[in-house]
Amino acid sequence: MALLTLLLLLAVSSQATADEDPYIGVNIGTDLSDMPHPTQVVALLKAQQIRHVRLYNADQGMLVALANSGIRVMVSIPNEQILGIGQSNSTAANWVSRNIVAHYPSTNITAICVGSEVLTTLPNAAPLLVNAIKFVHSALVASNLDNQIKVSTPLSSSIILDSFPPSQAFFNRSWNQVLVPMLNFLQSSGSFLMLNVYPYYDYMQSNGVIPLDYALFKPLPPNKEAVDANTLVHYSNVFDAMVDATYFAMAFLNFTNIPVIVTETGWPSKGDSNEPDATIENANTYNSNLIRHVLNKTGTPKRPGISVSTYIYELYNEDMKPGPISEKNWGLFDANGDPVYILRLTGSGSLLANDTTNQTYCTVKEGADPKMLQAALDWACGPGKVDCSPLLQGKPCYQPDNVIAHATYAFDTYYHRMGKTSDACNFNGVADITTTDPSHGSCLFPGSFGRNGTMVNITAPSMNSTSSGSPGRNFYGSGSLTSILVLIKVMLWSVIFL
Ligand SMILES: *[C@@H]1O[C@H](CO)[C@@H](O)[C@H](O)[C@H]1NC(C)=O
Ligand SMILES: *[C@@H]1O[C@H](CO)[C@@H](O)[C@H](O)[C@H]1NC(C)=O
Ligand SMILES: *[C@@H]1O[C@H](CO)[C@@H](O)[C@H](O)[C@H]1NC(C)=O
Ligand SMILES: *[C@@H]1O[C@H](CO)[C@@H](O)[C@H](O)[C@H]1NC(C)=O
Ligand SMILES: *[C@@H]1O[C@H](CO)[C@@H](O)[C@H](O)[C@H]1NC(C)=O
Ligand SMILES: *[C@@H]1O[C@H](CO)[C@@H](O)[C@H](O)[C@H]1NC(C)=O
Ligand SMILES: *[C@@H]1O[C@H](CO)[C@@H](O)[C@H](O)[C@H]1NC(C)=O
Ligand SMILES: *[C@@H]1O[C@H](CO)[C@@H](O)[C@H](O)[C@H]1NC(C)=O
Ligand SMILES: *[C@@H]1O[C@H](CO)[C@@H](O)[C@H](O)[C@H]1NC(C)=O
Ligand SMILES: CC(=O)N[C@H]1CO[C@H](CO)[C@@H](O)[C@@H]1O
Repeated sequence: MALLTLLLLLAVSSQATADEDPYIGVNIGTDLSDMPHPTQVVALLKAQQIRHVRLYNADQGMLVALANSGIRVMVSIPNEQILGIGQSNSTAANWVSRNIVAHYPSTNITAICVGSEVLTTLPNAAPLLVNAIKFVHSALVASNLDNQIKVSTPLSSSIILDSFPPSQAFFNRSWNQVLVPMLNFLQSSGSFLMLNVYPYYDYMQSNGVIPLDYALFKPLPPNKEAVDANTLVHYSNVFDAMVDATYFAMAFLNFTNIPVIVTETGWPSKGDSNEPDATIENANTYNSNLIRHVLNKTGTPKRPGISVSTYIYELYNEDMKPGPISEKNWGLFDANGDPVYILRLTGSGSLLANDTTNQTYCTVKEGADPKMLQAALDWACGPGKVDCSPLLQGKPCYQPDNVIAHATYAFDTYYHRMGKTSDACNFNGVADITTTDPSHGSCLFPGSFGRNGTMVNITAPSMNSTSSGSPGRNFYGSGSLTSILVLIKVMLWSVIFL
């Protein structure tokens, strides 16, 4: 399978100010049984032109591997360290000096996420959250890095109540004692509100009230669009409605100029039998539409044209994640760096999207007769004039040394040279066209976009697996109960509008 190409705009600056180009980043969770080495991770990011990432910790191996890569990095303080850091400014200063100052600027750290959904997953740390944020910020000020590196904390969208219509949304008042000083801090330090948005869960928990198309950014007939009765604004997707609900919830507390970035969103490609909409097709649709939507600078109905840069959850499928099957299947890639699906990114305006969906290869037909294969291989490398030198001993495609692997290489090379006509992938009936990229290791097949990661030499310290792993998103708990009611209202509103 050819590689998907996430071609991203270069953000001019990490500061999420209104008029700058939005970007797409990717979250890197590490709960994999065979987590690729940091150098392999970075090779994949480069191959996919991913220029913004968020780590769930401050893994030394990753920070070293990301140095001088041109990739912008948001690092995180894991939730279990919030209490310590929120209690002691010297602990905070030590953390900053070890994990930030030691790596900046060769590793381009642009933000520090203090915890992850702390209010909803670790409420007993909530009273210290703002302290932790402020101590970390003070340490950056002391190092003169506070302009380059912003401090914030990703919030679950479930703390926003009555999120539809967005104009009536407000933060769960239980958290105002934390949120008001936090928003004050974000405003005065020029930082942004970090929001995790999961239309998948909203959709799942709505019991059919939210149309799937509305969650997936698919065009809706006008009578299905959700209309905010107060503003008469039409919402055509859950994502925009949640972002606008956040703006309104902030405005309700009198904060009107704090930008939002979405620190997590995505869609799982596989699920349990009771998660029928966790499919490859839906995951591809969601993420492809999301990327186009963000990079198109459409903004949201409340703030048209205002960029909401967004980090996709997530780079790899995390097979070690507990919970339902969907939890293990949010990734764009598997541990080998093979894409789980090929994003559909053509037609996205200024985006240099390369639609690789039609990428095809010529491979050996299953069950083909070995003698006929050998004859076809001999023909391809002889009269067929395929350059078969990569199949020689010591060359990248020598291994595995068997007729099937060698014939596949020769067939595919011939097929591409002949312009991928179906006649060119026949070889007396022992060959077949496939969409799966047969490349392996450093053996790159014609037509392949160059998966990478397997042949890289190890140069960085290894990933600290004990401290790694993305904290669980609060699956099945994160959408507020109210979102169901809210979405019933969505439908009512549309009816009223008609
Ligand atoms: C680091 O990222 C910032 C924000 O995107 C950018 O302005 C700056 O040029 C980058 N620095 C390097 C060395 O790439
Ligand atoms: C920590 O706080 C104490 C007292 O509040 C202050 O004297 C000290 O300078 C602070 N240290 C740092 C590293 O900010
Ligand atoms: C608001 O937050 C409190 C504290 O976490 C929680 O107990 C309550 O259920 C939340 N309210 C709603 C409507 O979600
Ligand atoms: C917001 O500002 C208005 C007008 O200044 C004031 O009446 C209201 O109490 C403020 N609300 C909050 C939550 O501070
Ligand atoms: C991109 O934005 C333009 C207007 O700003 C809009 O007409 C177009 O439909 C958008 N395309 C996508 C794919 O969202
Ligand atoms: C898209 O991929 C093809 C290879 O199939 C390559 O020739 C072309 O330059 C790529 N286009 C862009 C915009 O990357
Ligand atoms: C992919 O194939 C479809 C159907 O054959 C065709 O309509 C589309 O234009 C192709 N896309 C590219 C980029 O070649
Ligand atoms: C990999 O690195 C080791 C030392 O770190 C070196 O001895 C070895 O030659 C390298 N291998 C390759 C293929 O570069
Ligand atoms: C790895 O993580 C553990 C647990 O967080 C920590 O005690 C240890 O110091 C870390 N090791 C390195 C090399 O960062
Ligand atoms: C398949 C492929 O592109 N392999 C390359 C991955 O990157 C290493 C080092 O950067 C190259 O040596 C491989 O050829």
